[in-house]
Amino acid sequence: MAKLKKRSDIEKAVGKALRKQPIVDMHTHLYPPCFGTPVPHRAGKGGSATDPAGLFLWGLDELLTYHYLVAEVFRVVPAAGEGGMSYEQFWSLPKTAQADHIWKNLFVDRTPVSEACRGVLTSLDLLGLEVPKNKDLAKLRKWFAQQDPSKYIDKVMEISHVESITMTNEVFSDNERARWLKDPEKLRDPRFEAVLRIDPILCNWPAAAQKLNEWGYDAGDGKNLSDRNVDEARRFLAEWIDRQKAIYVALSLPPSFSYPAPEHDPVAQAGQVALEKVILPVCAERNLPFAMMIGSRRGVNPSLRDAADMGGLSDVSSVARLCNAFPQNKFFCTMLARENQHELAVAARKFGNLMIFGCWWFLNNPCLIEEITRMRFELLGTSMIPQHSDCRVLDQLLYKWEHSRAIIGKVLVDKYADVVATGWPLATHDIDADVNRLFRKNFRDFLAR
Ligand code: HDL
Ligand code: ZN
Repeated sequence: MAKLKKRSDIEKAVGKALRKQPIVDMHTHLYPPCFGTPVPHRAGKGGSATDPAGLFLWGLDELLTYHYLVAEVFRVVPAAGEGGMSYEQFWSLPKTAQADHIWKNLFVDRTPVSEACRGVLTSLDLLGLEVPKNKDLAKLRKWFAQQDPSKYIDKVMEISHVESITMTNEVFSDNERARWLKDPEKLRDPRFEAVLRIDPILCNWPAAAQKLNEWGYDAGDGKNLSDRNVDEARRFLAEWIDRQKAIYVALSLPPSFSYPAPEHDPVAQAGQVALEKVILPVCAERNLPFAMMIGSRRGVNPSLRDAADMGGLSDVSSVARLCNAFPQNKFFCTMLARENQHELAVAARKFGNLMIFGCWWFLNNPCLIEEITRMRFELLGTSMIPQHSDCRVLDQLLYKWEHSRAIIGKVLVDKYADVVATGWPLATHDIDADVNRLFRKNFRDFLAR
């Protein structure tokens, strides 16, 4: 097998490996059509009725009204003052009018250089769609309206090389829970895997306990957890893991999250009991990883709805203490602050039961993906999961993976060049094996470990 010596040969081999590598996307907010779609499709040609609360989001208007772009459009057309548009006005517009407003202000009247704007254009380009010179959206909308959603999912997965989409299934969302309780078998789609998302259990046990009581589980008064309450909460988790066939359990946490919980905070204390006596024992018993996504400061501007959140500096030592105290558990972890990334990578060097992943949310930008990925390779080699997409709209798989693949590939070439410079013999099959680890095998092996 030829050894790769020249940088140009390494670049070619990495490019080839990346182009053919199937990707398992370990964290998205995507759903298959069986969860309902608010976007009408193939009107009149056997298309099913739309479902306004449907969770399967796809197509141009959903792309343009992605919450990242909603936040950005309110920067150029402010919610108050002369020439502005209030939040209420915006949210009262039909989806296509919201999209037109975003298109005009972020794409037509100024160059779409932000990552979220550029992403829309990359997705259209990868679909072979040209933006008309007059930048009118009618023709593009017509093309999307002619797509058959399920076939379109196959098309997007084929172009993006994503072979499996991991969902985020929020059991505390009434819309989603009702769909699972109605007919879980109707929600199976082999292209998608489920993840049980349970933020309130750790972030707000009193509210979670109230819900569990309503749902028929004796979760207690929300302050203390008796042995029975613990058993009942474990039953709740186990039943939902089984109903969803969840491949891991996940939640997001605020920057203030700490383990152990602060003495003076009864809600955090109750959350800690739920973590130690309910979540981690059930995950260990089922051999499921527990994913902590830490640093989301929710609702700083509630009028922006899904775009309302920002990030903050979190405590990596709490993650280290959990990995140390629960060696029988497997932990996925990603953090939202750029400033946490180095310490989190160092923590991963200390604990084999900790798998760090992705450049989450406000880190999913080229300059930060490059910085974080370079640091992770240098500290962890290939024993990490460099990226997830966090897509909310199906078509985003196209741009999020196109952009990340290119950056991860660029860093990989540098790292290989450094290794080859020592005289190390590098062959294409080494590169293929590494790329497979990064984009699929590390995730699958960690689930199975
Ligand atoms: O909590 C999460 O899973 C985050 O990813 C949020 O959904 C966030 O709004 C998001 O979409 N980030 O990309
Ligand atoms: Zn997410």
